[in-house]
Amino acid sequence: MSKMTAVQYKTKIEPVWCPGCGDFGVLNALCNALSVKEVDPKNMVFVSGIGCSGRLPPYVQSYGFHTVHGRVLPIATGIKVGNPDLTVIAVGGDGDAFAIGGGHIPHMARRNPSIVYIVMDNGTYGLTKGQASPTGPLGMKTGASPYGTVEPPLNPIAMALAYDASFVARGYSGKNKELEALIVRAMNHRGFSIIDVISPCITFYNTYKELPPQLAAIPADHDVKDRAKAFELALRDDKIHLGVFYENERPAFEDRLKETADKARGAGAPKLDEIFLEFA
Ligand SMILES: Cc1ncc(C[n+]2csc(CCOP(=O)(O)OP(=O)(O)O)c2C)c(N)n1
Ligand code: SF4
Repeated sequence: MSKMTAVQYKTKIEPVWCPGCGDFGVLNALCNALSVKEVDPKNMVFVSGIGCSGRLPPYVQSYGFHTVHGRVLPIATGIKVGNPDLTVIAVGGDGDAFAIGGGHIPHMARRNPSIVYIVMDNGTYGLTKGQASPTGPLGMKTGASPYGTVEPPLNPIAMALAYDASFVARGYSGKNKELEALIVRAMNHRGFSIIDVISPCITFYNTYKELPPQLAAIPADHDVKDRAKAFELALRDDKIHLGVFYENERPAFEDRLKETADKARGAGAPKLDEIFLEFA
């Protein structure tokens, strides 16, 4: 396959996102990263949940699966296990990831399949017209919470670190080059990578003005193998840090599965006929 440009990774389908939606920035960074990695579209699957963010797969030259709300990770895992040679990229919103789908993240972390999970985190349920999501701030006023929400937000980075996900990063849709680099690094990582990408919803929760002064790059001397330090950075409330918090190579799910399957098929393994005889 000859190298494709970022533009060639985009399909002719016009995104339905509102002009100014952060998800455009994520799509651009993704296509740039695919061009850097020279991924062959026929060996790549984008899997998405439901939400504005979940509309992304048809915009990229690849196979795609627009699944159900909160179930992007089990389906992505099934695809990876079915064909470990595929590049599998899961995408969705913060509601999809941390509300209805939140129960899947710890199991992805402990299984550690080589899947990149990009959460387009806008603090709101964009598709259903702007209700507060698990990452929306305490007191957030929406049509469904006119006097403000009463639940404080969860911290996705601290949560992923607590589950021991093997690659944990945060990006911003407005910092395209940095986001591209994070996606490339996540694709190079063997194991489960989660990138929480702040991707503002200009229509229902516009944070474009307040965000930039709060953002700071993770210090260059941060040791990504130091999980305790990663926690410290994640828990800081003076700044929202961007970059790789944590990276720790350990055996991937697909490799462990293959090892076990080889063992089961190998010499000394019980033969199917013998097993059947036990029940005759
Ligand atoms: C099982 C189920 N419950 C609820 C919904 C309704 N629903 C569709 S998208 C969505 C939330 C979208 O928010 P988010 O995941 O943050 O994505 P965004 O639209 O902000 O990109 C909800 C609650 C649904 N489609 N399926
Ligand atoms: S409603 Fe919000 S999240 Fe959905 S496309 Fe518009 S700006 Fe993006």
